[in-house]
Amino acid sequence: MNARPTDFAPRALTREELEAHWMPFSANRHFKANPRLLSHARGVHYWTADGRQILDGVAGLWCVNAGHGRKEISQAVARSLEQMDFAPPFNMGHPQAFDLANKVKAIAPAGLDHVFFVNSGSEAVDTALKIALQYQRLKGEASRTRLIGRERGYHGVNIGGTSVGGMVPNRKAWGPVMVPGVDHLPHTHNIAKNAFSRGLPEHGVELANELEKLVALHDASSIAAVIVEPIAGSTGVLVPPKGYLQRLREICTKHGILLIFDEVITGFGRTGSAFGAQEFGVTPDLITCAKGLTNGSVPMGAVIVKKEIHDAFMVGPEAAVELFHGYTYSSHPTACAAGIATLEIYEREGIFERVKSLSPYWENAVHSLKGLPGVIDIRNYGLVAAIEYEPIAGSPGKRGFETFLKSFDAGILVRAAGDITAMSPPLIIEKAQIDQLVETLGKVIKAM
Ligand code: PXG
Ligand code: PLP
Repeated sequence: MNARPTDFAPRALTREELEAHWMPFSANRHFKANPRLLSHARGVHYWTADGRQILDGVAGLWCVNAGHGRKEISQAVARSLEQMDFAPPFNMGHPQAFDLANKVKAIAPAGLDHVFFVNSGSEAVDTALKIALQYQRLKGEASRTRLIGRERGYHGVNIGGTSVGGMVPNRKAWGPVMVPGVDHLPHTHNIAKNAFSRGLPEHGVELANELEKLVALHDASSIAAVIVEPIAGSTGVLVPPKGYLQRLREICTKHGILLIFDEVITGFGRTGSAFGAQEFGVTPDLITCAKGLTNGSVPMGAVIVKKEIHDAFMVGPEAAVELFHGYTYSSHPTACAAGIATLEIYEREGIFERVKSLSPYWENAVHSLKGLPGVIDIRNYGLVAAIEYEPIAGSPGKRGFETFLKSFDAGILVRAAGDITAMSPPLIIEKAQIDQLVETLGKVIKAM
């Protein structure tokens, strides 16, 4: 299990060698002064370049759902790459793209049966917003141009997704280029009422009614779509209050507003169903997904669309392009091969059902941290959880970041979201490994 490829042999890098790569969403100077270099990965573990084994508590970055080093995927990718490195996606095709679309359709909520491929979650979001806007025009409702996101939402980093997103540092430098006519619903996080909830919190369904207020303010005829994550991931695992998503769906349906679920994190089994939509019993009009689609192995995302929406585009001359949108690497054959192999693993190994049966154990394990110093909330759903800390006075985020650093030193990889530790392990994690993850985090919290 520990074998590593010799051609990417681990080695330390000098400060100078570290310089050229401007790292994404990172404290570059801090990292380059204290590099944390990973060298290889198998199952639920990473190994560092200096040979330490790290238990992966976040499935890489919420994406390696079937665990690391899956031979079925790497072999499919290698075969596909040998056979055909690239195929132009515009007015040309290759069988793998259609095979993967059918596989995605087969696990998507009933009625969402057309799949548009992209290369990331961010691209999926901007694509979904563009589809929503053009759909409203095609229906003769061109005045519906407003988009509604939610505070503390994360929808990637492209201009559309940044605009509907609700994370302040991700937006503030780009105010002038944010899409006009965007509003935000209030977020649903309420520690005063819902602290230490197990699964869906009791309080907060009424926050969905804020959408009615926006409709009253702007008129339904101006609103194209609402986009939310079923469980907000990046801002620290905000589980939807009971009935909240249902209520959003009702209001959208009543007013002809499209509902987009951004399932980049909740897709592919994280909640115990293929998508959060099925888990929570609410069917959106479009789903954006990425990450687990290829088990994180090759970049890929997708927008899954209701038949009515797709069909509304299939008008005009047959030889004309219907949607003026797409990427050079949309439905890239290498990514399609990875996606097909990944979805076959999920099905063959019953990964989504596994999450359902393991989640009560996970819930008990993470809630065992209640009562540790500084812990003000613990929340969970499926195989995802968050521990929230009282911030250090005057230094918001410091406690979360230091918990992440000390956890890594202690042999576990977790994710810091402000003063919150988020965990979302590979869905193949065993009970003993859950114990190790939670016990190690508990020791780190006690020592903070
Ligand atoms: N939507 C959601 C709901 C996401 O979680 C994206 C869109 C963007 O996907 P790409 O593939 O463009 O990164 C995401 C991605 C974190 C973190 O801090 C989470 C994500 C990305 C980066 C950091 O947990 N999720
Ligand atoms: N910029 C230029 C100059 C291009 O020619 C293209 C694609 O042909 C792009 C950007 C978009 O690249 P991609 O399709 O990989 O998103």
